[in-house]
Amino acid sequence: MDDYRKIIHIDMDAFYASVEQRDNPGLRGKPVVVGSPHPRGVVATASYEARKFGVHSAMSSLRARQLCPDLIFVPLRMGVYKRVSSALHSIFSRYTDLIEPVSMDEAFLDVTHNKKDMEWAKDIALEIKDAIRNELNLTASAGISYNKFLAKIASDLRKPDGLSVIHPVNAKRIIARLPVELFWGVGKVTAEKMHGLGIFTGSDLRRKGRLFLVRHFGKAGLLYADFAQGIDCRPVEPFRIRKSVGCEETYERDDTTHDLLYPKLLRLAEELCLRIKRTGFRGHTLVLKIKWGNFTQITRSRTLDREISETDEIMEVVWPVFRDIRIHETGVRLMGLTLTGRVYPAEESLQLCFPFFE
Ligand code: DCP
Ligand code: MG
Repeated sequence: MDDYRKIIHIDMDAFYASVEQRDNPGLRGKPVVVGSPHPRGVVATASYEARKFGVHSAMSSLRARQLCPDLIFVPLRMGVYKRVSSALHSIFSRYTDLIEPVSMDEAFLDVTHNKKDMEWAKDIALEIKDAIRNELNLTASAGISYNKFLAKIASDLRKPDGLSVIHPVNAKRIIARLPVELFWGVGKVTAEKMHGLGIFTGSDLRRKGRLFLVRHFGKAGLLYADFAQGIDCRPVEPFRIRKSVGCEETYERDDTTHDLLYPKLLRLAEELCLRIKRTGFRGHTLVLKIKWGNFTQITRSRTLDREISETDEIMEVVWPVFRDIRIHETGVRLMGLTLTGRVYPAEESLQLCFPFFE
């Protein structure tokens, strides 16, 4: 892989559930989910023992219990997961500073030039897996390849506790068989659209060609065409720029009147305000999401010519929007508020403008 980048993707196995099984031996070897047992709760993740019953992330707790009556529910301990996540990060940083965290349990590492001058990315991945096992008592799966897209595919090939390499000479063969759902950026809706066009795998994507893909998927079509050829030039980016901050809540009762929902919306605005302060995020677009009792959802957004940060400012924008929405007869199951439309800090815009004034 001499002229290629060396990218490792690390993804912890059944992360929250494994941490719980590690800290409570009574849970080991048992079907465990992390999440609320309340029938309206959702599963954050399931241990591999629970997955055998078909239980998985984002499933309702009610359904999970139906699939596996002996399922053990454990509450979330975010503080503990965050501590494990930062310990993980310090293991990675023994090898490189080019670490792009994707989530608490997942990161890309560019080890093309690494701190230990190691030749083989596979050796680095093995050392990292060993350190995770010995120091954190947990397991991770690692994928190695010459770009992010393929490294992530590789880490999923042999989960749990896996290690896979996708070498450039094998890339096209592996991509050809890959279902489109596994391509970066292809969500449920895009996958369905692709299926409608007769595209199910990487080889179908390749066969359709660039022009066809751009015609049907716009700019994203170019990316899919590249991925289908094993090309992904995206760098490993150590600093992620936050694009939004938001919160949402699922309710015990599906209320059907604006009056009953007002206090819920207010609580959400207060929570968003807290998160804006905590993250320091600055934005001027508010997005309201409503999921009805029948699980369909709508979103409404408003962009202002100023930043929004206080609860009353949020309510001033959101309440009139909300009041105009006709509430579905099945009631409101969930509401979410997100602030997006990032406003750049004054120094950054100054830097951007500066050359023009010289
Ligand atoms: N998570 C969540 N809600 C989801 C998906 C995930 O709260 N809908 C949380 C719980 C997971 C963690 O994020 O433990 C990491 O997500 P992964 O998708 O990596 O899933 P796991 O690590 O649990 O399992 P896997 O072994 O498949 O990576
Ligand atoms: Mg994981």
